[in-house]
Amino acid sequence: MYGNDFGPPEPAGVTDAGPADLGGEDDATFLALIDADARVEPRDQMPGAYRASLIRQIAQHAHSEIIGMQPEGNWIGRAPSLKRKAILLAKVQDEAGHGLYLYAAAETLGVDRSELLDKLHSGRQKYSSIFNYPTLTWADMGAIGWLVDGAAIVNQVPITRCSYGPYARAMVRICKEESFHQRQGFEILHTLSNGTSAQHAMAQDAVDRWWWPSLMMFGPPDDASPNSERSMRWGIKRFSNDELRQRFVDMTVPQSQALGLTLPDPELSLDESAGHWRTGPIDFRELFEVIGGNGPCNAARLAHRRAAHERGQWVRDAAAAFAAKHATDAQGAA
Ligand code: BYC
Repeated sequence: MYGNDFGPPEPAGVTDAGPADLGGEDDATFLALIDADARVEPRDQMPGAYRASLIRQIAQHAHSEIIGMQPEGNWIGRAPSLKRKAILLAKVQDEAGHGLYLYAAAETLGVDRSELLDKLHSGRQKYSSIFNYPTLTWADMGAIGWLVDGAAIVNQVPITRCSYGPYARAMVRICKEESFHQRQGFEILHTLSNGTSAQHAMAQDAVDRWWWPSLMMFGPPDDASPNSERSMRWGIKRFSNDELRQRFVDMTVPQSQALGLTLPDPELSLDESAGHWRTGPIDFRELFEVIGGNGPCNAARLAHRRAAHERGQWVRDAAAAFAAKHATDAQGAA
């Protein structure tokens, strides 16, 4: 029944919620499926720990998308032209859409979106560290697009091949949109970098502030990443945190040269024999502080999110009332 909802009838004992989870993480049939690079679909049997790990990662990812609307939403009313405003508005709307696809993908694993939002609001689930930094100038819109969305693409393209089908498929469209986001950020910075000296300085200042936090988005180093080994065995992650971080650095250094901006790392150098750009040491204490709730904007981001959720209660009530009325009308007509 793997990878296909339209196969032969389900065996006895299978409920509407799908078959019961496999007990062992190392179930041979499941691992053979992973080794064959096939996809796991919602009603397939899977180890409980695989399901839990996917819910954890997809929920965090979804939360990152909707919290990620805040730093840029802060600049919609202050964009320097109508065109820039329209582009930024579209980008922030895309992020809401990404949240929606991802919550829907998580729901195929048997959790409810409201439960996930409760966990976000009560601090029991995380969102990306990067969105706990403030957006101080218009150039931050460029730096977020270029660096943050650039990092997101490097991290997320491999997820289009994730072993869990609904997550992999959601990522295809998300990555296409991230690509537009990255280019619009690059173009903002290119314009500023080639503008007046004050504009150039503003672009450089934004890159100086966003560079290190962008490298931290990829997570802790591999030897301090408790989830990586198992997630890679299960085909949830295809590359390790450090591999993806290195790929991002290699991609970004030449782009910074094209922009005429420097990266704030005096130790950055090309390792010619390996063909990689090497950074100086990354201060991961900052990542752990931010993940632990002590970043510059953690409290403000969560407070804003909770308030938005409360303000939206009437919409959820109206939708539920409409659905109930529709169900009653349909029953009456039958
Ligand atoms: N921030 O064992 P590890 C976007 C946590 S959206 C916060 O390596 P894993 C965008 C990690 O969760 C960007 N927490 O974990 C949106 C774990 O804690 P738990 C979001 C982090 O899962 C709008 C612990 O640290 N992208 O780009 O193997 C506008 C140990 O880590 C972070 C995704 O979510 C962090 N940076 O690897 C613009 C992509 N890093 O859960 C842009 C999908 C680590 O054990 N997610 N932690 O309590 C992933 O690829 C992986 O989950 C990660 C972490 C690479 C992030």
